[in-house]
Order: sequence, then C-alpha cells, then structure tokens
Amino acid sequence: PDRILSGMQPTGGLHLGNYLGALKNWVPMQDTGAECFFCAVDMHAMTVEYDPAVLPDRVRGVAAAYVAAGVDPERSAIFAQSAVPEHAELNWILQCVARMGWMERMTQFKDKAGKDSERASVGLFTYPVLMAADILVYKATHVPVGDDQKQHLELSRDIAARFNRDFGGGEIVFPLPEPVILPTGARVMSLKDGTKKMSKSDPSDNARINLHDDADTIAKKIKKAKTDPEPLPETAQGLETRPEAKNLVGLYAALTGTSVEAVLAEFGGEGFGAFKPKLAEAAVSYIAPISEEYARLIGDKAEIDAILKRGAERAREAAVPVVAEIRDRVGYWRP
Ligand code: AQP
Repeated sequence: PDRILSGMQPTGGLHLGNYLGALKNWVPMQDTGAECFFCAVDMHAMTVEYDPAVLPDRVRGVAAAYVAAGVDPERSAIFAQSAVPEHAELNWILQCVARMGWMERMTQFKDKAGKDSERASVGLFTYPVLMAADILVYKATHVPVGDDQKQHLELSRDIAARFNRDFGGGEIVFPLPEPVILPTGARVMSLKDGTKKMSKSDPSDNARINLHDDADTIAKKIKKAKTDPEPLPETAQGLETRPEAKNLVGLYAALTGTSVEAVLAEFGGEGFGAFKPKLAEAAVSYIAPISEEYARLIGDKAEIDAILKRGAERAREAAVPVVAEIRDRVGYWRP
C-alpha cells in the first residue's frame, strides 16, 4: 500500500502558498487507502535562528492548521518530527550516504544562507538529508509538496537509490519516493515581489496571506499588493513578463478552481482596481472556513496535544521497525 509523508516547518503561521502548494493536496490522499503521515518539522525549523520558547506553540499551530484544512487525525498521523527520534537516527546514517557534491547543488541552501553562507548553520546545509530521513523512515512512496521542494525530493531519491545499492544486498530497501506536485498553486509568489515565493519567514506580513488572517486583513493585503500600471492582458502569454500580475491571476484561478485563461477571458482589459476586490472576495470566502476552524482549535491546547501525542505514537509504530532493519543493514553492533 502507498505511504504518504509530508510536513511543514513551524517557522510561523501557515500561508496560502503552503496551503495551495501542498496542504490542499494532502486531504484527498486520505481517501485513497494510503497510510498518511503529516508532521510539523520542528527539527528543520532549528536550522535558522528561532526562539525555543515559542517553538512548541508553533508546532501546535501547524497541527491545528492541518486539521482546519481537512486532515483527519483519526485517519492520518499528525505529529511533531522531534517526537519521533527515529528521524534523527536515520538522518545520521543518510548523512553518510549523501555525497558533498549532491549537497552543494541544492539551491534552497544558497537562497536561505544568502551571501554570508559561512555563518549559516551546518544544519541548514544538511537540511535536505534530514528531509530524506523524514520520508524514508516510513518507506514513504509519495510526497505531496510545492514546486520549490522538487530538488530536495530528487536528492531523497538519490539517497534512497544509493542506500539500496550499497546496503540492499540486491533488495530494494527504500522505495524511491515520488513527488506529488499540483499543476496550479504549486508556486505562490510574494504579494510584494512576484519573483520571490510567498514565505513564512518573509519579514513583511503584507507579503503573504495567512490561513489565520481575517477578512479585513486579507482585503487590505490584496489592496496593497504590488502590481504594474497596465490593465490585465487578454492571454496568458501577456503575463510572462509581469510577475506580480501573473501571481495574482494564478491565485485567483487556484482559489476559484478555474484556469488562468478563463480568468483572463473574464478580466482581460480590466485594471487591477476592478480585479483586486474580486480576488479579495475569492480569497476571503476560500479561507474563512479554514481560519474559523483554526481559531476554534488553537484555543483548545489539550485537544491539539492529544492529537500530536496519538500521531507520534502511530508514527513511531511505523518508524521503529524500519530503523531496526536499517541498523542491521549498516552493521551496527547488537548483542
Ligand atoms: N510560496 C509557495 N507556493 C507553493 N508552495 C509552497 N510551499 C511553501 N511555500 C510555497 C510548500 O509548503 C510546504 C511547506 O514548506 P516548509 O514549511 O517546509 O518550508 P518552505 O518551503 O521553506 O516554506 P516557507 O513558507 O517559505 O517557510 P520558511 O519561510 O520558513 O522557509 C512545502 O511542501 C513547500 O513546497
């Protein structure tokens, strides 16, 4: 049977990019009979500067957002990565499988470390290996993520293949995990800069629409969103040199479940003054049910903690036997 694994970093509240790019894709997977594991990857959140005092609540926030978005804790394991120490144990083993040359090609490290990469944590550099461990510790077959994670997924496959070759004795130990990337919404860009992805860690909150934003906030953010002075084009080709316009049109299409072409057939020739209120309306009605459920859940710490506890137990049931097998394969001593 298929096994699904995905996660988000508790580096802040989740935003529309996280939702449209990944989370939205998780919900229907629960109906496929696959075993689903969805974690808040708090160990990944430590790779950049963070406040340990707020991390546990951020994990709770991510779990609440998963549930509010439709992940069912009865059917899916929802848990904190750090509560399943097998991730960390497999991480070390896989660090010895991954090659420096593979790691040095990772573009997200370069983006996140910026110019001063000497000061970045070693954890930020090895982040994609931990991500491979997150996936392989469940022998996951499918990983629903946004477009920006494609390269990391490719690395996970390389690591799995190399492990199979070096330690498999002719057997397939780890199935090669398949990325599952949605055709629309896989890449939502910042409202302030159409060439940068919408991100939790963007210092400007106006750059993103959060799943917990209320209607007024959403409308204000969209009103302030960067645009150009031209009216919307009639065809998708006309968006190619206009990153902000392309992003807003793409967002509207994703929110209303139509195509970019259909949006332009409706709004082509109109200015942003006419388009933005419609976009705000679509965003508000789309997010309202999620943000209402989120607000309810986040006030019930006991319920969230119970979900996370149960999720960690279920995840460990799956991960412990995998790590036991891997320990033997790599030659760890045991009496
Ligand atoms: N802008 C985006 N468009 C589409 N998908 C996105 N994802 C993130 N941003 C966008 C997808 O959300 C999942 C969780 O991402 P993450 O929390 O592991 O970290 P990230 O990709 O680095 O996301 P952020 O929001 O930009 O976080 P920070 O600011 O902490 O780095 C992934 O599946 C990702 O593809």
